[in-house]
Amino acid sequence: PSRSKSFSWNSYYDIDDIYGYVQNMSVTYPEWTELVIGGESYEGRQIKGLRINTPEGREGKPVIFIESGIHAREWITPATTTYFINQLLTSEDPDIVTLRNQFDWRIFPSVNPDGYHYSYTRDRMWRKTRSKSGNGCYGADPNRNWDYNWLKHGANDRPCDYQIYGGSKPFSEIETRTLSAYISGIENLLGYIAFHADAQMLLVPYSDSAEHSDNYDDLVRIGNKSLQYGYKVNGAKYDGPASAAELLYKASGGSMDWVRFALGTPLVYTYELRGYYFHWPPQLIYQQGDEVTQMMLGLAQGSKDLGYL
Ligand code: ING
Ligand code: ZN
Repeated sequence: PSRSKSFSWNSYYDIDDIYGYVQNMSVTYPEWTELVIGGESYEGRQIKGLRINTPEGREGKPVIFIESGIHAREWITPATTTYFINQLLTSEDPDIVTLRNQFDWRIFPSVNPDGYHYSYTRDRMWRKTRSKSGNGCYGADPNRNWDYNWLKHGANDRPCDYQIYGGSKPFSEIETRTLSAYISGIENLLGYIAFHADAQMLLVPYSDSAEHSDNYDDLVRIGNKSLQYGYKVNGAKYDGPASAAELLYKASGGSMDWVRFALGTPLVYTYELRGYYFHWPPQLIYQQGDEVTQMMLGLAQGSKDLGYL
């Protein structure tokens, strides 16, 4: 992999370059950041992330975790996430500086690196992991493999299903198993944000039931603030916030419900970014990036307004 070509946000990069960028940032900003390993993949890659925890008030800041790229073909999500990292580290906008210092960030641009590489080099529409099933098919849907109501709705037990095979058991995939262990070890986890594409929605738990969780109304209020902030950038209207089960479809075994209900993390969201059949023009990555940056500012503001900070 060539490290000579510089990283930018007007093309899509393969996994080594994305992780190379993360590593580079940890070297460029040693006082603020640290390279963190969230887990490992079937093909033996480390799931690399960047922790951003600036010295001011360093101990005990609330943690926000960003999960991106769990689905291989949703290329805009790793690109937007590295864009957001760049904003947090380099922007001189006082609001973004505050955002940088306010939280202990754990940001993972690609939590399914094998799948992403396969989508990048072989099969653009690949979604799953790349584990080998007994019958010669590959991969499970890593957003149907978490240990909460596993396989109850919107997933199946057929290894050759191209999209929503839930895996042979909960956490059968090394990516979800190791990442969930890493997440479990985080003290003070306030927020968990997953990025997907491309339904243009803001989703909250439950993913598989029309019932509402106990802080549903707070999640909706904070989410609305986030969408308002995002709207100002490009005038893009996202549906929601609403429960994934009610707004999109019922699907069990996603990270969102596990983090909300197995771990008890208060603020849990899935952002479905924009696009058309998982394509988004590379020259316009910055539009999604700026939109998401504002959405994160709105989320922080809403959390503060409602007393979560
Ligand atoms: N959407 C998500 C999916 O995994 C989702 C929607 C979110 C389902 C959270 C369950 C839990 O199907 C995409 N685009 O993948
Ligand atoms: Zn997805």
